[in-house]
Order: sequence, then structure tokens, then C-alpha cells
Amino acid sequence: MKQAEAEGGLVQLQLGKHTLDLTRPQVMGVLNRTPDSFSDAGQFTDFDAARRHAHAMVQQGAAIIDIGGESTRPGAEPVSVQEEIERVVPLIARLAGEVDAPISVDTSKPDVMRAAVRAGAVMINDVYALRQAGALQAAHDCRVPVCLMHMQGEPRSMQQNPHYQDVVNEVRQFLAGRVRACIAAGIQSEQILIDPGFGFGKTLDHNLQLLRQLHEFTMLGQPLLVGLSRKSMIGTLLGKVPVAERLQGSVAAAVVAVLRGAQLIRCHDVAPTVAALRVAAAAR
Ligand code: 7PM
Repeated sequence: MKQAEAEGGLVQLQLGKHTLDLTRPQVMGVLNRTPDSFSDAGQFTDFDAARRHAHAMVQQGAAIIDIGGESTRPGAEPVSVQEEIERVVPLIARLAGEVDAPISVDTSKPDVMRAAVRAGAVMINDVYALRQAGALQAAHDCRVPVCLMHMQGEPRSMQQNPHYQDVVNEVRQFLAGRVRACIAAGIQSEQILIDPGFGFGKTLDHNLQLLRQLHEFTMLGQPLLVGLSRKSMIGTLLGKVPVAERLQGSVAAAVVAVLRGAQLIRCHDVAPTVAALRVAAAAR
């Protein structure tokens, strides 16, 4: 048994035919499938641009590509199952055959999980932590690793009035409970990742407490994934700067997260994040 495993942490994550080494930080690249345009030409361009972006992220060192078809942005309206499947499944099917990296599907809907995994996705990333009706069963049936994220409320209204007595404890208790629910549903412990859900029903102060005390999540014994990339907490800390000006702050946050125990970083800007995390890992 390797040292890290003896200490209670997983050292590897099996994602289909890919084995991820969790003893060094790994990057999950974000691929958002924007709504299709009306013309066929537009659809082709959009599909092709998404494919090229996935290939570029893998070349830049992304260990996983996370594909989502529903915006979880604060205030966003939900999309139908049908619409979400049309957005993500053809892309997953195409990429699974041509990209040398595991594909994760960012969804909360059981039918999307099943369709995405059938198309070749080997991981489920769910911002609802499998709380939607039928999601636990679907994830179990898919037999792929799952990432359980904490969110207070729902995307539409979660930033209206986030409230906690003790955010770190409450998020940790929530995640511990969802891990137990997964295990009770038959999902293997080695296939469960956790994520405190930065920005999902949290104020800047809540997000900062979670980042400062991120180590408190490693004691749950599951791989820890975090997403801080381009989030509004970065924008706020830099003086309300727009998304396009959040790169350096996002990279700094990723480095802090890795030094405090995160094993996977979900981000948009893969090349600079991978470079920064190589340096951070060497100094850890
Ligand atoms: C607008 C605002 C669009 C925020 C998209 C977002 C996470 C996630 C997202 C995360 C995990 C984003 C978010 N964030 N999944 N999905 N962890 N596991 O910044 O932090 O991409 S959506």
C-alpha cells in the first residue's frame, strides 16, 4: 500500500480505461455546451468549436473534460431533459471516440446521466449531489465515479440570501450525509468525490471560510474536487472585474486549494492552471 493510501486518501481514480494519479493535482477542463443556434451551419460551427476546445484542453494537460448542457449560473432557468440530452450526448459520443481523456457529464438529471454514460461519459458531476428523484439509482446503475457538490437552495435563487451558522461544518455534514446515501444506494466508496461548491448559495465570506479551511474536507476520505475558476468571488476580490479579467485570481485560488488538500481543480483556463499546479505540487 502506498503512503497516501495508508493515510486514508485514495491515490488513484479509475475513469473508464483511464487511471488518474491523485497523488498530484489534476485538472478538469470545463466545456459548456451553449444553446444551439437556429441554422444548421450554426449548429455545425458550434459543435465543431466545442470539439476543438476539448482537444485543446487535453493538449494543455486536462485530465478530464467536463461537459454540461444546463447553465447552473445564479438566476438561470432550467432546461428540459430532451434539450439537455440534445446538447451533450452527440458531443460526448463524438469526443469519447476521438479524445484521449475521460469525459465527465455535468448534470443533475437521471435520464441525462444514463444517456451520457451510454454515449461514453465515465464520470457524473452533479451540483445537486444526486438529490433529484431517481439520480442515486441512475448513478448506481451507471457504475461510474460521481462528484457530489454542495449547494444551498437551487440555482434560480441560491444567491438571494445564503445563510449558515457555521458554513464549514454544515457543508461538511451535508457532504458526509450524501456520501452515506451513495454508499447505501450501492455506489462504491472509491467512486465518490466531494466538492464544497464554491459560489453555490454562498456569500464571499462563506466562500473564503471554505477556502481557508479546505483541509477540513480531506478528513472525509474522498477525493476533493473544487471549482473556483472565473467565479464571482474572484471578481469581487479583484474589485468587481468582469469574467475576462479573472484569470490570475483564478489560478491563485487553484494553487491555494491544492496546497490545502484539493486533488482536482475544475477550471476553464487549462494551460495556466496546469503550469501553476505543477509548481505548487513540487513545493508541497
Ligand atoms: C455561470 C456561473 C456558469 C457559474 C457556470 C457556473 C462547479 C460545477 C459549476 C463547481 C462542480 C462554473 C459554474 N461549478 N461542478 N459546475 N464544482 N463539481 O463556474 O464548482 O462553471 S457551474
